[in-house]
Amino acid sequence: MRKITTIIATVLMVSAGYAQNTFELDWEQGVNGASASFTVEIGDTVRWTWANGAPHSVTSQPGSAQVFDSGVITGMGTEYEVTFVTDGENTYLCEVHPGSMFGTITVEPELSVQDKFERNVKFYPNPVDDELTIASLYRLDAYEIYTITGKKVGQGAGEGTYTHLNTSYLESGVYFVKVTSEGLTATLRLIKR
Ligand SMILES: [Cu+2]
Repeated sequence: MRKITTIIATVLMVSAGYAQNTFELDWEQGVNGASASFTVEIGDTVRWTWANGAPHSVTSQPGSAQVFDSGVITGMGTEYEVTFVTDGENTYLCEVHPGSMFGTITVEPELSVQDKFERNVKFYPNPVDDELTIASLYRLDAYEIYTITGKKVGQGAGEGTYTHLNTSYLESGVYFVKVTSEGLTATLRLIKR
């Protein structure tokens, strides 16, 4: 009976337009702040993947809306995931590298797909010098770079959660970077130093 109830609940959620996602994050030293902080919806899952051979943990901090702890694990490719079931802020860090691996997962009761996409596209550094990183919870299909007068000066394919762009050829100034993922679009303002 419980299984049937679960299936019915799932069908209802799908038909009501909810779209639960699993989001993937590379987890290693230097992943902190904006690159480790995202806004998700209740029911979404975040999966951290150990991106180097150092020991790491994913550990929620006191005051976090949800308690989770992977424990310290060593092994490139190790995966740890959390499905968020309550709204609120979840601050977390790696207990081995608390100064360079930390972030916040913000969980909202409900988010439209467009909101979820837009709020989880980040790019850094900004202002940028020679290389720009775009972090996106939705895997990017493509990006385009425009001047403020609308002239396209760059484009390329997305590389997944993290897309790296060469920006060394751009002249100093303001640009707009348009990113797309399965029909969703967001535009970001970029300053080239
Ligand atoms: Cu670590």
